[in-house]
Amino acid sequence: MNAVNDGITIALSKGRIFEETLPLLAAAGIVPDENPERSRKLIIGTNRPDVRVVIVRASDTPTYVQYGAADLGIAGKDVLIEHSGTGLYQPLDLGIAKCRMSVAAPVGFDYARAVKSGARLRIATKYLNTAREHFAAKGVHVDLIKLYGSMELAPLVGLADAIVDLVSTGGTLRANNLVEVEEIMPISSRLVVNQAALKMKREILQPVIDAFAGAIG
Ligand code: PRT
Ligand code: MG
Repeated sequence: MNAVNDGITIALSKGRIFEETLPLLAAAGIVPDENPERSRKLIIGTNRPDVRVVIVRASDTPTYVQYGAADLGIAGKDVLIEHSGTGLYQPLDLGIAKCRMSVAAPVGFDYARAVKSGARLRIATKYLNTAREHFAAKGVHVDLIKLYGSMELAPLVGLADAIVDLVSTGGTLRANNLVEVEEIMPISSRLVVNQAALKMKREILQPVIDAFAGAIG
């Protein structure tokens, strides 16, 4: 690719999103040159001269696409709910990187009773918007404590009564003597597209979007 605008740039995070996106890319005839797990490169070429992949932090994907630094990207619903930006077209739920957003509390904490009693709950989470909306809809008063990771620790050391976090196998909760007390919503990853790019580069973008749609059935 000679200049940035000659082709398209796809923003992906390494780990599960990258791995689960590979079959979708393959359906669009795109094969990345390297696996970011084994390379420190942040810009990865593909078998197609007009397509490159950039490796970003999962929570940064919507930002790259919003500003057009990437034309499309794949981001979890959890990340998209927390992202406040506009200019993102979300044409497809890809059904990948599935998990659920849940409330979890220490074994023995009577969450249902605490909610019923009207007590103010301290909730630690990375997902402030999601947690705020969830508890507001239930009419539960909460103090939200923003954390950036290892939420599971917070109730164990008295920082919070409960957490709002993603759960997949439940193994992390079990290992820390926590239980899921409420599911907030199922989570999967979506395709996000820069709206201006979709107009300017439709000839390249639309077939990729169509191939993704076909591959998810
Ligand atoms: O890891 P990093 O801090 O860089 O960023 P990230 O955690 O946002 O990224 P990444 O790559 O771990 O996750 C990318 C996306 O995958 C998320 O935005 C979700 O949409 C989705 N996803 C699917 C998950 C999980 N499953 C998941 N299990 N994201 C995180 N987890 C974590 C969860 O937070 C908890 O700590 O895994 C732990 C629970 O897993 P189990 O299997 O023990 O229940
Ligand atoms: Mg992670």
